[in-house]
Amino acid sequence: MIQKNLRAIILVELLLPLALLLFGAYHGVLQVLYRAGVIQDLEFLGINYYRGLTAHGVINAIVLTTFFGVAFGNAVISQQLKQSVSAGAALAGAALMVVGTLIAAGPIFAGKADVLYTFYAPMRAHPLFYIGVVLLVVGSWVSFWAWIPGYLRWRKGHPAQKTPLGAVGIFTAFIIWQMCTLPVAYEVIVQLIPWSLGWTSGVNVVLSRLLFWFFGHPLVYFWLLPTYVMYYTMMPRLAGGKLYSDFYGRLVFMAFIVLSSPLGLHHQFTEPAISSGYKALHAVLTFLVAVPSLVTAFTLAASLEYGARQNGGRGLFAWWGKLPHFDKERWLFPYLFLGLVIFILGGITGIVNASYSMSSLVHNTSWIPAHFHLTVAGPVFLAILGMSLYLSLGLLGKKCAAPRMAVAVPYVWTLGVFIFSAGLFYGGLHGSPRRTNLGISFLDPTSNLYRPDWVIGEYLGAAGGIVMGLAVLLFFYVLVRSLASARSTQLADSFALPESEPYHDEDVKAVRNFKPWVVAGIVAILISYGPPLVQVLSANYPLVSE
Ligand code: HAS
Repeated sequence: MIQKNLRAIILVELLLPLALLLFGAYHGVLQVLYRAGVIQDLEFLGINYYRGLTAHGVINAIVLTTFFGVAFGNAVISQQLKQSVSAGAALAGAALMVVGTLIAAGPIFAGKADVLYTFYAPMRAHPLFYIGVVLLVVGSWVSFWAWIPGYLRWRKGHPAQKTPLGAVGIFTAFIIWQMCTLPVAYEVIVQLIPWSLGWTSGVNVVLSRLLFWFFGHPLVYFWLLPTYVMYYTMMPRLAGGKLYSDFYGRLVFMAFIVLSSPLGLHHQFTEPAISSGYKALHAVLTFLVAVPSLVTAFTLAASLEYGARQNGGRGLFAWWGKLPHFDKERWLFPYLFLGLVIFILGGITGIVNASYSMSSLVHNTSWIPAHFHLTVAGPVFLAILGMSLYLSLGLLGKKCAAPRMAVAVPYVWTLGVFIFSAGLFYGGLHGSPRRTNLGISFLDPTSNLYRPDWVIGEYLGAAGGIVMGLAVLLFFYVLVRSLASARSTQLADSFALPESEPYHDEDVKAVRNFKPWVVAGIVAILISYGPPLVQVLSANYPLVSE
């Protein structure tokens, strides 16, 4: 059972970012309309292109994901480790995150932080933007620390038991988050805030990019791992079966601790300041980080097959039909299953990006947003939507008021995101740039920059984006109708997250303890990032201000 004194905190952590998501998603739809030339202007309803794009990225990729990771972590840890979370620390963490978000929102909406979600220097934001981001991240650290004493107590009290797999997954996500946010905290606190306050004359932009991308790739696994917790510990049960192998679940989580950080240079293959040898090392490590996800694909397919066969599934492929794809009682299932389907393409395109030569073809083109809408806006976003609905209704003791519509949402989203990405992949392969208001340049037939070969890709992107916008509206219809329905204290008191039993419950010592994996992760980081950092620091780059 989820701790009672955490319920209000979890609800705020779920519902506040969902409210902001309405605005974030609206700017997603505007993006595709600008890019397709439907809006041919610098701004729409008083909000300019880059302000809208900043709000879209910051709300959807930073605020929603961080709040959700903490909320879901509070729920999983308190249920699986028997009510052991420090409510005071959880409240302090949530308060810091809320204050940080509100502080950062001010400059974004006032037009003083048009720096996109990557906030590269020398684009400069108002100091409050950076301060708000710092508070949001520190709040998430405090929320993580709130789990540690209870976990250590639980370990002491249950020396013979394995830590429940869901808790292992959540701890993995936050160990990665703790490691990867330290360099970006340095970037923001030591480089960007003093510069934006006018205390320093500029920023070593090469160093700031290195620090940002040290954070930027592990960040994606911080987004992904709560989703993997749902895949491993809940989806097999929803499918009517068991998790095929407990060991492989643990191995995958531990492997991410080692592999998710030492490879951020694959975002900087075009960075002249770093030697190609280290870029090659990061490329190899990037191929390696795909392995835990490939293992996940096989383990989950086996788990789904087992569940489907329990439901009467037969044959080599026909058993897929016995999964609860359209079951309105198990409406959470398609949010997870369709995420997996989308991730097949998201993963393949990630592997394309990982190679030095292929990345040169697609870097900074619309291929990149196509890739990441099949990852963070695919499995991650669908899992966030489904679980936010499931958790908030469960904690409030309410039932889903429109279960058929709840089932439809992930299908509509999947259709939209496939059309959208097809358009952006096509455009990217023809050189269409990302982060560009194409309607006033390359998609404007009256401009001498006009690129007729980009039109089809951007039109497809717009069609897909509109369908994705429709899915979000349908989701809010389900959420609001359900939140307005009658409440039952009995339902709230008996609510718990689903937990899958393992089919093979192997007990392998090597995956029982976080410590050796964390040490291996730190060694890998020192090897892969130490020399590039020395290269950048010893080059003495001049400080840049504009
Ligand atoms: Fe990525 C750029 C490489 C995964 C997000 N990535 C980005 C950016 C974002 C992002 C946001 O190497 C842009 C950042 C920016 O603003 O510039 N990415 C990878 C690789 C992986 C990968 C190798 N990315 C993710 C995930 C993300 C994410 C996950 C978010 C959550 N990515 C890159 C690279 C770049 C990049 C370069 C920089 C490119 C550039 O030039 O700028 C891997 O982790 C992917 C491994 C995944 C798999 C898929 C496994 C499949 C599964 C599904 C099984 C399905 C089943 C159901 C069982 C190998 C688990 C079956 C059903 C049936 C019906 C059959």
